[in-house]
Amino acid sequence: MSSYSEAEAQAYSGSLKVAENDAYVLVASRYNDFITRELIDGVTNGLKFYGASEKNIELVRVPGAMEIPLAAKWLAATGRYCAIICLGSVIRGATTHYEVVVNACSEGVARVGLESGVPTIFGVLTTENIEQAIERSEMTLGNKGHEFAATAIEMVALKRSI
Ligand code: INI
Repeated sequence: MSSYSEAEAQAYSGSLKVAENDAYVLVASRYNDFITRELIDGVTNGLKFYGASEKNIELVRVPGAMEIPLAAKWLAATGRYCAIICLGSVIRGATTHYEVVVNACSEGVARVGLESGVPTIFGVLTTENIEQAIERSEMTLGNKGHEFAATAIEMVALKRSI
C-alpha cells in the first residue's frame, strides 16, 4: 500500500512514449572508442525501441569526456533537441587524472541540464578497469545504452507533464 494518496496529490511522472517529431542528440567521446561505439548503438537501439525514428537521432563526436559538456552546451543552445545524451568512457586504470576527468565531465553535464532546461543525460561509464567498461557496454549483456535512452525519454515526458 502506498504511503501517499494519488487521489489527494497530483502525481507527475514521465512515460516512455516518444513524440513523433522529437529530435534526440548523442554527444559521444572518441576516447575509448571501442566502448563508446557500443554505447552509441545501445542508445540508438533503445530510442528506436521506444518509437524514435532514425532521422530524429543525431550524433556528435568529441575527442574525450572533458569535451562533452561544452559540445552539449552548444547543442542545448540550438533549441533543436528535446534531450541530449552524453556518452563516454573513463577508465581509472588508464589515467592518473581519472578524478579530474570524471568530476569535470559529470559536473559539466549536470550544469548544462540545469542551465538550459534541456534533459541532459549522463551516460559516461566511469569504471575501475576495462573489463567493467566492457560489461556495461557489450551488446549481448548489460549495455547501459538502453537505460540512458529510457531515461532521456522519461525526462522529456516528465518535463512536458509538469
Ligand atoms: N578522456 C576520456 O574520455 N576517457 C579517459 O579515460 C581519459 N583518460 O584516460 O585520460 C580521457 N582523457 C582525455 C580528456 O577527456 C580530454 O580529451 C583531454 O584532457 C583534452 O582536453
